[in-house]
Amino acid sequence: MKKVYTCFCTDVIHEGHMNIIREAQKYGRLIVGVLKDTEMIRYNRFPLIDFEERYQMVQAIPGVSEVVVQEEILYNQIIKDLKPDYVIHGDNWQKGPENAIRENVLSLLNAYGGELIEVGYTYNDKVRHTEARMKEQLAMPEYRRGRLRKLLKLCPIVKTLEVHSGLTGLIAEKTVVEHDGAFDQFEAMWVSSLCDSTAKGKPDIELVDMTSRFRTINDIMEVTTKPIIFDGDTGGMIEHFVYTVRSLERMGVSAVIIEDKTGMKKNSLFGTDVPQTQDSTEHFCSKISAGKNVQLTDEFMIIARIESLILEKGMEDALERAKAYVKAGADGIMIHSRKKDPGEILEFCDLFRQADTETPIVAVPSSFNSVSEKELAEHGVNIVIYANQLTRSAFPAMEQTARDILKYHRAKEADDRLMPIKDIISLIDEL
Ligand code: SPV
Ligand code: MG
Repeated sequence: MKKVYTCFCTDVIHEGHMNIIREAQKYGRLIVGVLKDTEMIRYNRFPLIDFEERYQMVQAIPGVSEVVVQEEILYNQIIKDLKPDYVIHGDNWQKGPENAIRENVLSLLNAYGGELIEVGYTYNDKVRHTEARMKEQLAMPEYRRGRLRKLLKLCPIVKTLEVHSGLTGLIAEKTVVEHDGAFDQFEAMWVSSLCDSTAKGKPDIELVDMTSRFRTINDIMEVTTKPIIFDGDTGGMIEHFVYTVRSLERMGVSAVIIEDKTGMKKNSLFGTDVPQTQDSTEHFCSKISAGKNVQLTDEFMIIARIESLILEKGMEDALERAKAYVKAGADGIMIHSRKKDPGEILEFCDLFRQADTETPIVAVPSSFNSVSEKELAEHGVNIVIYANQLTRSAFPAMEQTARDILKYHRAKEADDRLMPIKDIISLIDEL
């Protein structure tokens, strides 16, 4: 009997999948591959149920003769192992980044005379509704909140992009690239105090109040499903911080990062060019403990950000504080630097990891931007935050457009380099 192979990266079986199975049976014995979680999150959305459950779900489908694990989204290994006579797939992979997978399959099959069967993708109201419901579930606070902790277990480093609006949220949510045979997307979003303030035309000095910051979070949450790390600045007074923790947790935010500064907070990238005061270790520890005491779930994370290197207090001070903050209950440590060279950050990570192999480390390579994710991960960093690049790319583009319209007294010159509105609105989901 001929061998037919397909790969499922879904956590619900709908009419479209059943259609593929029915079609496959006409050609031979069907083997279904279940894609590993680690690969699924790189090119698709986060699975609602984990790998074991997805495996069992596929095993239970009538018409499936065998279930195997597909380790990688590209088919090189699985085709080498199984040598199927046919690969069957929905025709929805002919456009977008997924086309690279199709090309990969075609070239592998061609090498030994295998064939690709493409089935018209079933996209009726029922399927659309099922897919919308799955997406909706991912966006719910109880699903979204704990996802950062899950990602920390699944990813070598959690790639996090700054967002400050619904539109930037959509960019973080939907941008998927295929490069050199691998797929990638951001896993999480950072609601930066700098960019949230800048979007409102305000300085980054804890001037934009929490109610307004929460509104930004809500705008983002309404159109996305990925987990959110919130920049909580200093966390404010302990008596206020506990309320912030409760609100963020209830909204479904995964983590807040608070920095050990006090008084008039200015952005860290100013360093010692402006007066900034570091909090005492004791007081900051009390703030962390107070936050941990009021949170209701085990999922929410309070991450302590150390400003010792920014304020030139030295490595020893940074390491001592890190130890104290973890003891006070911090679920992670963010270490910041404004040096161009990543040396001091990597040194901190190496020294911190000698004594603590568990606590997640967060790095924000805005100044030391030559460092790669791989290098950070090799030194023990678990979360990388690209904290302001979207804002910095949008601002010059918008300013140039304003200048050109003024200069030419019409929009044509600017328009030639602008994205058509229809491409922008294709990002926005219609209900
Ligand atoms: C932010 O993005 O607001 C941050 C990171 O706090 S930094 O601007 O580098 O201080
Ligand atoms: Mg900030």
